[in-house]
Amino acid sequence: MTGLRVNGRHLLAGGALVAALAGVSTVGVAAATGGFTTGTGPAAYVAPGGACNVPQSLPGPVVGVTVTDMGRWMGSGTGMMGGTMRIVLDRSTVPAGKVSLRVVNAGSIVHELVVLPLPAGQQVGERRIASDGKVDEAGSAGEASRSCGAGAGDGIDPGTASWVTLTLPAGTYELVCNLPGHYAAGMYAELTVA
Ligand SMILES: [Cu+2]
Repeated sequence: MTGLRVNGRHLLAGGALVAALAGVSTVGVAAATGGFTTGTGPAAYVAPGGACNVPQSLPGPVVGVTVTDMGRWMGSGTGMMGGTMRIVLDRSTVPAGKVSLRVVNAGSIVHELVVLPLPAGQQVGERRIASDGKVDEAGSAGEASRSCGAGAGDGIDPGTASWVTLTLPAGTYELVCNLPGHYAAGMYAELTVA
């Protein structure tokens, strides 16, 4: 890991991306980060920081988020949009106030994480999906969508991480990936702020 960090985040991100695209060495990347978990196959791969130097200490309680997709393992004929994509949280409740989200992209394509208040009486996954395959982000509390960086960006590359610190009032939130088609494919998760 020391050697990887010396090489810098840009080289790391590129290397992880090349590895993902080539379909090889992904396990090697995971093993190098110490985040490889055994037992249930590639989907179980969770790298704590991806191939990024995530700040060791983020403000407030930290919610570990893993975004995944099965595109790499389901074959090209399955169709990525119809495949399984998920947002998995390591905790479902945090106290109100300052909270940090650390988002690792363990999938094979670009993802993002947007925090949306969940309207009363609505369940996660029930948002209306527009013709562009996205949901309305009005009222967003913030997002983590920058490869190896904090806050908003142009997406989290596979094998990398993004993070963000928000001050959230009590309530129920829906964390979504709003890349076209991803919400419909299952990229939503509920977070309760108590
Ligand atoms: Cu996504």
